[in-house]
Amino acid sequence: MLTEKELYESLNDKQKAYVNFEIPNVKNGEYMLCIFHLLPGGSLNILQAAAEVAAESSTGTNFKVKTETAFSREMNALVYKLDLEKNLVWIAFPWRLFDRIGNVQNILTYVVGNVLGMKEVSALKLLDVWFSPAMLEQFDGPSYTLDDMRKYLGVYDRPILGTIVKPKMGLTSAEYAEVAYDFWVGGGDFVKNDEPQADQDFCPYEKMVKHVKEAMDKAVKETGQKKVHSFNVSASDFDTMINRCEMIINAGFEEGSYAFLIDGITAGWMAVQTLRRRYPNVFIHFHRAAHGAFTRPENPFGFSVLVLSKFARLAGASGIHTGTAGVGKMDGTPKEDVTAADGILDFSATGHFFDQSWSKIPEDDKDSVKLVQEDSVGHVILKDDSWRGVKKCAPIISGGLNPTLLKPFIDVMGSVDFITTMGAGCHAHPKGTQEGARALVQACEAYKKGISIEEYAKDHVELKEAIDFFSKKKCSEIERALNTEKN
Ligand code: CAP
Ligand code: MG
Ligand code: MG
Ligand code: MG
Repeated sequence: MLTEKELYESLNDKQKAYVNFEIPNVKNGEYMLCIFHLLPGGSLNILQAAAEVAAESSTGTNFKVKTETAFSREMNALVYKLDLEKNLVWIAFPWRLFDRIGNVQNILTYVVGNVLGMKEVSALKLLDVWFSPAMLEQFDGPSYTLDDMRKYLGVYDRPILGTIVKPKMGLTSAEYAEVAYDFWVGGGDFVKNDEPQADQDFCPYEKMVKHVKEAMDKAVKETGQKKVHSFNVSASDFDTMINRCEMIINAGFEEGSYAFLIDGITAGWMAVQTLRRRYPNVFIHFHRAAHGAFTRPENPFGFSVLVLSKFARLAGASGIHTGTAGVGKMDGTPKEDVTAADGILDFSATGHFFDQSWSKIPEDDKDSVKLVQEDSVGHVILKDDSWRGVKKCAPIISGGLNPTLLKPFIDVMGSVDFITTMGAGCHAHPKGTQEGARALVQACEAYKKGISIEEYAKDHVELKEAIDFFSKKKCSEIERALNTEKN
């Protein structure tokens, strides 16, 4: 294997301008840092390929051009570290390259744009990203957070219990609202549209909104509990998306009782940031349908769930689906999904390769750090601490969960600070939606009391029926099918 020095000597002049193993301090605030898993294409060695990636993802192209200037060279992305054993490449991006008003779409167009299609690589996956405090300053981050939803619902020491209305599509607006009503009176907190919900002729958007409002009012009255509905506002164009938001607001929902769901990958980052900037008092719910094309481990190109989740927090999503860590139906592992959930929930977190502080105060700014520490020492809860940090983005945990899997997931997650949405896990209950909701509420009660669900089910019939249904027949069939496929 060639040494770093020999690799460097193999570079042409153009490539050398995109490599610097001697940057005094990559965390000096000038750079956004990225780490990629990279396999070279063709006859290139890893450093040649990495330099080509750094060029194409910042200022360069496949030849050194006569038009470059001293300043343009300062904007070159720089390969600054290699791990030759694991085929890992660290690249520093001068963040002045990026659109000044805090634009995630622009950054991703650089770092996972053309480069994913280059012949110079046969694998390129962005595994982790690090933002400097000065860069965090440029972005909105979340405004209305899970903490605000907790305050609205009066729910603090457990996950927010939610569902997705199923069948995924095909109900009329009245039938849709009936399912939502059943879940709410069964004790659930939160109902969401599914990711393809829009303005279908059999369930016109306006009527769906109207019926949900009636269902919510009825459920709130009957239960005395606040409820939340997350409306999918994804649309073909900007104006239609905004019209849907305004339709919901004008339907009389009180602030806090509705969230805006956006299919962030298929509708795009511009939609996510538009919603964050136009509706700072609304929970922005990032559904990540299609993320698998970039994140699945068997896909050598793309980015990790952690990277997707970090950019969602930067963009200001109040919550994003982060996966069930293998407990549910979707592909995912604790290392991947729980790292992502921790990475967006906490004020500072360890990622796959970078420790990320979400404070906008540089660590070497001792005075400000002292001021904040005194606050925390004095337990002064700052009214609005967004001046010092990027607020939390809530993990939304969905995908094949059911009441018997709530505790197993919490045990893997190590926290109850998330929203869970169980679709089939609720509506496939033998007795239907209300009982499915009751079973979920009972599973959560059992968890809080430290009692096994089997024990708790002895005098909670809906939970007993859920256990009989989900843990024996259905899952074993699916598990068997999946296992035979894998073997
Ligand atoms: C779950 C779900 C969610 C996926 C998203 C679905 O339904 O509504 O969209 O879970 O996956 O359409 O499958 P079930 P992720 O609860 O019935 O599985 O959260 O991993 O992004
Ligand atoms: Mg180009
Ligand atoms: Mg769905
Ligand atoms: Mg689910």
